[in-house]
Amino acid sequence: MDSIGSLGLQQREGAPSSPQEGLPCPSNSSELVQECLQQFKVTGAQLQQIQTSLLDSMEQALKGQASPAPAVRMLPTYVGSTPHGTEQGDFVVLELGATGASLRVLWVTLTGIEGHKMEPRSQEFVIPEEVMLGPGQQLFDFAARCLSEFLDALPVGNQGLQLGFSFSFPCHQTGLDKSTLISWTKGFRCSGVEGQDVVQLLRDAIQRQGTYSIDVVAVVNDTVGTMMGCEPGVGPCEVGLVVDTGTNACYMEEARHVAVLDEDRGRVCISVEWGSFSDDGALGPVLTIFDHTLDHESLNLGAQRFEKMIGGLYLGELVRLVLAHLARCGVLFGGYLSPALLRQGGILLEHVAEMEDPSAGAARVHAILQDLGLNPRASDAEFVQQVCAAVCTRAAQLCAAALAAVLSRLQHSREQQTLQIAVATGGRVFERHPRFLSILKETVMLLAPECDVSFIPSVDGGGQGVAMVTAVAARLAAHRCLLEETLAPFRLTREQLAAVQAQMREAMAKGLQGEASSLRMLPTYVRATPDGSERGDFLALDLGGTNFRVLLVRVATGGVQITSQVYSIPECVAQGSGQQLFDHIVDCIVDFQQKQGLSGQSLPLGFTFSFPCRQLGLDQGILLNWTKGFNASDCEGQDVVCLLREAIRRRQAVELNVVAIVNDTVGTMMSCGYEDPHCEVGLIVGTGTNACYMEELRNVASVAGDSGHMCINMEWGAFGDDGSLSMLSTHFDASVDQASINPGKQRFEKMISGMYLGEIVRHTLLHLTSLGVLFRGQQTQRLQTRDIFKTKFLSEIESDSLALRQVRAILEDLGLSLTSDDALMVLEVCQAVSQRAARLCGAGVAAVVEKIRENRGLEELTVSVGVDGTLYKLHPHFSSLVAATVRELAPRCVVTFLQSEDGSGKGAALVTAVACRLAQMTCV
Ligand code: 0WK
Ligand code: BGC
Ligand code: BGC
Repeated sequence: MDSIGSLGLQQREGAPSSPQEGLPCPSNSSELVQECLQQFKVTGAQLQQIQTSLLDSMEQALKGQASPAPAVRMLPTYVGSTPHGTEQGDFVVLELGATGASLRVLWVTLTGIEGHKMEPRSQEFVIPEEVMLGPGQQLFDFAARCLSEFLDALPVGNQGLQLGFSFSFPCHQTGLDKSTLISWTKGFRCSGVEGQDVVQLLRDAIQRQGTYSIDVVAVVNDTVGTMMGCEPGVGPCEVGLVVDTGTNACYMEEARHVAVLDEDRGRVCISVEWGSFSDDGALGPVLTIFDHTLDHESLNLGAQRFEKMIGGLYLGELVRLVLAHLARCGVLFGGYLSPALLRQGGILLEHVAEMEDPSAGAARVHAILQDLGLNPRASDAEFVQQVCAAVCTRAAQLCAAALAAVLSRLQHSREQQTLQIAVATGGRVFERHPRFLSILKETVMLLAPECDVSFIPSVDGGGQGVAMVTAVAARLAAHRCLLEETLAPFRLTREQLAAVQAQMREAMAKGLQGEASSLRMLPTYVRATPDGSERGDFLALDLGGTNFRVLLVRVATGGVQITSQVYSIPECVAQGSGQQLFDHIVDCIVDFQQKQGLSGQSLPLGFTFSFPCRQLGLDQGILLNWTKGFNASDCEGQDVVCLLREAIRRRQAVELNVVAIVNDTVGTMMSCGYEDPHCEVGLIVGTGTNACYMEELRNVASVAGDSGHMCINMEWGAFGDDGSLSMLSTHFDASVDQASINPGKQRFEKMISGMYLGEIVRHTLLHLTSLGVLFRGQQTQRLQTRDIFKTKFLSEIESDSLALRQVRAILEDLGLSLTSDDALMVLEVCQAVSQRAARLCGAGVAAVVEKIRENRGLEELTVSVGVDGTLYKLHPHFSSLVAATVRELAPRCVVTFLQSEDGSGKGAALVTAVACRLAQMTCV
């Protein structure tokens, strides 16, 4: 171990006289020695209490308890699995902090072959004291210089290097390569680092050094490196234990027990940071006056109290304080205190380890004490050995109590009575101290008898382990790049959305003028929104969404009452003959009438028919083409009202008065317009998507008249069918379109609506699996099945709470086994696809409301949009993102989105009611 100064045991500036000053000296010398040794004795009961209290603190911290703040931090490390030996490649490892005033650089080659290891090359650099206590930038620049010096000696040329950073201090990690220092320990005290991301500080220093292109891909705590580096002889090590200058442990905890993580499966490595354990109840009785003195003179008063009883940086100091006390009392060295005995850090761990080693013998102890400027008498050597043994035995026992707490936690977390576990050990206290491990083992067996623990010494201080984590991080980083590349086309910029808005405006203008346009801008013959004077009972049909509904709508003074029934439209009917489809519709109507006791009554009927129809009147609609998976024959080009009437005729003894046919967007606008007269736009984002709005009649070339309004069904699902959206289309969109029953059609709809988003996600997942980014590259039959990834999965997966659990549940149902990284990536794919859909939809609405504003030459427009559709209603973020995009692209429009409660059936009934009212007025 290095010389004292640099061991960071600096005298704290202006530290008042130490608690040890003025300690009484009892007359009897051996009594005094025994009294000092006795202070370091820890009883079994005290060790158990420490074990129990530490376990309580661990579990409080896992639950995320904030106050009182648990005594240990339990920090997630983003290492979710122990190595599976397939990692390979060359990695640079930088170790800072594990061994006090030195840092180490290693070159590690992972062969990826189980059990085949290449000896790492390494170099150690002593960190000057002023660097350990100076500005943070100086420390990281020093590290970057050491890195280059090390690499200068290696034939690395200018290849890009991947580095794993072993940073042995308490950090909040928010990713494998993002870690914020909580507080320094072990004699480090650099300014401007606590609260900072140490990976960024290192990257900046390497950048400033500018000699090698080194990518820092992972940062790990030394305990994690130790655990990950252990030779999987007896099965992977699941605990990493370090006792070097400092002490700490990590272990694999069940992810579901870690409150801060949104995970319910798998395990995550937790850095316990037990150095800060300081439960007065448990520790108070074992803290000696020497411990208080040591803490009092340390750089971090009151902190890391547990570490200051175990860590190699402190054992020598404790021995020195005891020996100095005994010398001051004249019991040792004839009362002579040499400068080394008076100087903080004068006695090193190596001194203690050697002096305590029974095989060292009195002569060796003599020699060491003489090196410390003392002139020991024969009895002194024995007393010194006893003091060393007492200090180190306590350290090992306390460490064992802490380890026993971790083992008990593992038993709890795995609900196991007995536990067989491998603990990787690292640090120079294990390497240098002859008896530390044996005392630790004995004490663990006493405190955790039901645990069968094997201790695996880490061979290279964890360098291999850090390289393993770096390899995993490098693989994940590479995957993340491929994921970003794959999802980039979905991330539309404001400029792209503004372009879509402008293109839609252009297509709207052309469509209204009857020029070639992918937007048909179909007049609906609805000229006004309801004025509340409508009255009567109406039948309504609602076909084209997820469900086919028959409704009885009673419009009365007190409001609108609706009775409805959902009927299914089997795929064979939706894709059978037109006659079959309309006969099925009439069957449902008859069934409804019977159930509602309306048989024989001929109520006015409004037909919500959610497909593109060229209307020639309120009750005349020529179906232009089917969409949304419908494909009944002999319907396209036909007046669907006639088709319905023919079906009614075929079903004798049924009287129905079909008054109006409306598109679901119109029905929705009318339905919401009944409550809010500002509602002049109808929007559907469900199985399909579309919008309608109240246009100035003067702008509708195909309908006579220059005053008043006409509701226009835009059929915006077909926007881009002229190729104007091709710059936005990804090859996943192309795959979905190719596989659809109407390739080349409804391109805008196929990027937005519920019938397609699940398929876009599925194709994207298949692509990422083929790249090996997801599911370890394992394609499954199920994921290759069309429509197996439902759009509702996106809503479930993107729900704020338990997102990753949703992903896991859904994908495991699809027969996929996935890691937490897989789950995270699937979530990001869903978010990218749904966000694009919502923003495109927002760009469309912005185009519509801006058109209305400009139509009316208004500086500012206040308008409401009636909305319906499962995707819009159920997706956790869709509606807010649409609204945000409209605010961004149409800042001069104040737009309120009204979710339609009763669907468009009510709207169809209101259109029918208006038609009946107007018809009566012309009769009188
Ligand atoms: C409910 C409306 C219906 C419309 C549907 C669209 O009443 O007219 O077609 O919303 O949403 P989807 O059911 O397709 O999700
Ligand atoms: C640090 C830990 C580290 C331990 C062993 C402690 O001071 O807080 O992060 O693992 O020392 O190096
Ligand atoms: C149809 C529209 C309908 C929309 C929402 C589209 O596929 O073409 O008429 O409004 O779906 O249901």
